[in-house]
Amino acid sequence: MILFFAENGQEIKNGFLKSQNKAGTSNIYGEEQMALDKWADEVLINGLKKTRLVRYIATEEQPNIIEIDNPRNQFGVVIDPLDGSSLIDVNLAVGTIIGIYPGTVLDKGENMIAAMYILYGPLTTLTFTTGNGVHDFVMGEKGEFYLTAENIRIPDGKIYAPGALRKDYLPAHSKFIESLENDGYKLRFSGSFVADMHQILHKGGVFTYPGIKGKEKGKLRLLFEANPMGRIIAEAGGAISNGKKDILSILPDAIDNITPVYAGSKKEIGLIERYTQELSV
Ligand code: AFP
Repeated sequence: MILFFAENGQEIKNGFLKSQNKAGTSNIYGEEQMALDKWADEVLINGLKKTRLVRYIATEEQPNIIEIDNPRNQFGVVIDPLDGSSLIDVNLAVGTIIGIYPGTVLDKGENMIAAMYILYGPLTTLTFTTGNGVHDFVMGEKGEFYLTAENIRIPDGKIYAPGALRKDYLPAHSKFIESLENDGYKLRFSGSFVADMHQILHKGGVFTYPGIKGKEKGKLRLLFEANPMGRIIAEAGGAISNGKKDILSILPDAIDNITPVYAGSKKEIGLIERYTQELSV
């Protein structure tokens, strides 16, 4: 969508070139915003306002849900305009995450009708689902997209992407990580959920940003990160959990809800849920 509204690939490159600095403002999570966070947010919101394609817009950078005047449809859209902000100044891969609901955005992830993410790496790729498989595209020179992989299924694999500090792990999570390490999983954590999940989707394994001591609810945003990515990974034959249950079954009560996240192959998701149950009785 950012590609659609930014008109062509060159405009995105220019956006990246011109918006490397800090914006001097904070978002609703108290995090410092980068100029690029704000630029991407503006491109997407302005594009949606102009086309009136949806009724509701909620983004990670906005304090409230935006309602469009005279919408042509009733859709609600959730957006993380620029995921992986801490990597902007070191030129590592970042992304955009989007989910589309039939109406209100305060809905369960399982009711999402479409989800997608865009990964700005050496290539710009787009991965999406409308509930009919997960498909990958790559952007060409003029902003056009070419299908590169159809009906992607998450394979068995031994990659783990563990967020947070080991000293803050809770017991079930410690046991989970120890078990993966004993089983020979390779560590791959970049600081961009989109980049890490794209690797897990294609190579198998698990991404986790757990609840930790003092922050039992975790860090990742339920609406803007966990749900759209969860919708994609579940459609590809994987699963997403908060360590206890399927995240997609949770009804949000506010746009800034956060959640512990385990996303990847069903095998690893089953394992953490088993450890959580064993260690909480
Ligand atoms: P934003 O860049 O959208 O704020 O999100 C970054 C993120 O939520 C997710 O993409 C990463 O997995 C995670 O934060 C990294 O967090 P740490 O910097 O604490 O490792």
